[in-house]
Amino acid sequence: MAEVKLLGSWRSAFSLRVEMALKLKGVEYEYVEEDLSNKSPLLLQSNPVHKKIPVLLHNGKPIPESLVILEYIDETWENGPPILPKNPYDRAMARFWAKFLDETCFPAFMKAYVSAGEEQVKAKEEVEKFLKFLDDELKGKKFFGGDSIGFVDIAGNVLAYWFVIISELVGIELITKDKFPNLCAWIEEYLNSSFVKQHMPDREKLTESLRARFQKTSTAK
Ligand code: GS8
Repeated sequence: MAEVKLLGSWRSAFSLRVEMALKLKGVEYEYVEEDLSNKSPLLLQSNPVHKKIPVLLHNGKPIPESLVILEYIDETWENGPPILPKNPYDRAMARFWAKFLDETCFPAFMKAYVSAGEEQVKAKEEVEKFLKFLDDELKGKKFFGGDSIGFVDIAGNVLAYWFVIISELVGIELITKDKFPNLCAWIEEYLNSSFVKQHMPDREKLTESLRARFQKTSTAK
């Protein structure tokens, strides 16, 4: 078995987090594309709790959960730029914002995407309340990590790319320049950075794959 193996999916923002971290650190790895409708025995035995990608296997030992994997990569491979800040307070706050993205923002966005009418108006307000915190956090900064891309930026790829595409598909305006100028400037800076640009999945291909998923959601209602 290769020393470092990633079980992932090309369309997953979570799996891309791990690829970006490995690339940032210059770690050689074998990438295995998982068919999520027919999960491999290796995935099922590597992440028996959630049965989800991404999973990183290092010398055969599995590590699940993208944010946990990012920290593992940062601690294991010291070459390349640090992913988490060195200062304990800044490290703690980077973890806080990444957790906020996954546990608070992500479900709020999903609710706004799948709801309708009055419920959607409320869900949109909720999303905007959360985005305001992120916008304030970015005030005077190029990236969440300061001058260079770090933990929260990598975690934020879902916001910068996936949510922008899904919002267009659903026809709902969530991350607007007038309300969230810092966040929009970050998205532009992030997506245009040469490192990020080369790793984002093809926009059209991703849009098509998300279209199928979100159309299914709306017909199921
Ligand atoms: C989320 C991973 C996830 O949702 C993380 O790694 O950060 N908290 C986890 N993985 C999805 C694909 S991305 O939408 C997945 O594996 N889904 C398969 C399933 O739910 O059966």
